[in-house]
Amino acid sequence: MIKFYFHPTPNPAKVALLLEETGLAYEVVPVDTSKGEQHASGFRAINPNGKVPAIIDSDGPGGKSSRVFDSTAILLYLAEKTGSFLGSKEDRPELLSWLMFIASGLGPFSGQSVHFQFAAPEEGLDYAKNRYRREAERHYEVLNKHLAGRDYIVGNTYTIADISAWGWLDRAPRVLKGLDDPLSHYPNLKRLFETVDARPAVGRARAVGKDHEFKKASDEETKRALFPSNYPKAN
Ligand SMILES: N[C@@H](CCC(=O)N[C@@H](CS)C(=O)NCC(=O)O)C(=O)O
Repeated sequence: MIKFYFHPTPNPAKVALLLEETGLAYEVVPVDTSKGEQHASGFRAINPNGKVPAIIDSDGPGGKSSRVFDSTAILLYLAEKTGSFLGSKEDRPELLSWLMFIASGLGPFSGQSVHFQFAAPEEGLDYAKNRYRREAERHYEVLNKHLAGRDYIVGNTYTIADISAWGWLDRAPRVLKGLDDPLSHYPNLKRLFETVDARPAVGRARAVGKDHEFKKASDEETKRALFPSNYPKAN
């Protein structure tokens, strides 16, 4: 059995989709990051970085319980565990390259683009807003160009690279705030997103956590929970 530490945000969404694609048995453990539950010592023992997603696999290597944190590590771990969605062996260099491109580029720049356009205070942030939005757009362009004439990111098959991209492309309206149909500016990305989004597992992945009431308000408690480094350290 896998315990899946979840909040309805892009990085956990990728893992929800892979879990649904593989059919592995799992139990959702809600972590309400707006309430600061990611900082509880019990959760920090699972992910010392205090972020979701994380999993505990009671049937890890050697039959022992293992924790895995960080969405890309979890995608690789579960894909290897089940021998699925990894593409061909010959394409492994491509798979690793695109997975890391999403993990270290497209994802984080999208996240910062959302942060500066939606969460940061308004005053004096033009440089940061511009920088992160333009970098998010640049990463979209790189992937859009790569996808010309291809159905999927790696080889001719659906892999965890597509699953990883889906998690963030789903947030394109926030990353590129103000555009009606942001992916229409990146037709190959739009096609990939729609292909993945039409998979039956996506409906089930989108339903994950719906039975839990996550905090929606963004008040002072939320800001301190999500952006603790903006505040002086408590002694
Ligand atoms: N590199 C990490 C990033 C994880 C991450 O930023 N998770 C967000 C949700 S998408 C989170 O936990 N935010 C709450 C916080 O930062 O306190 C991954 O890919 O899993």
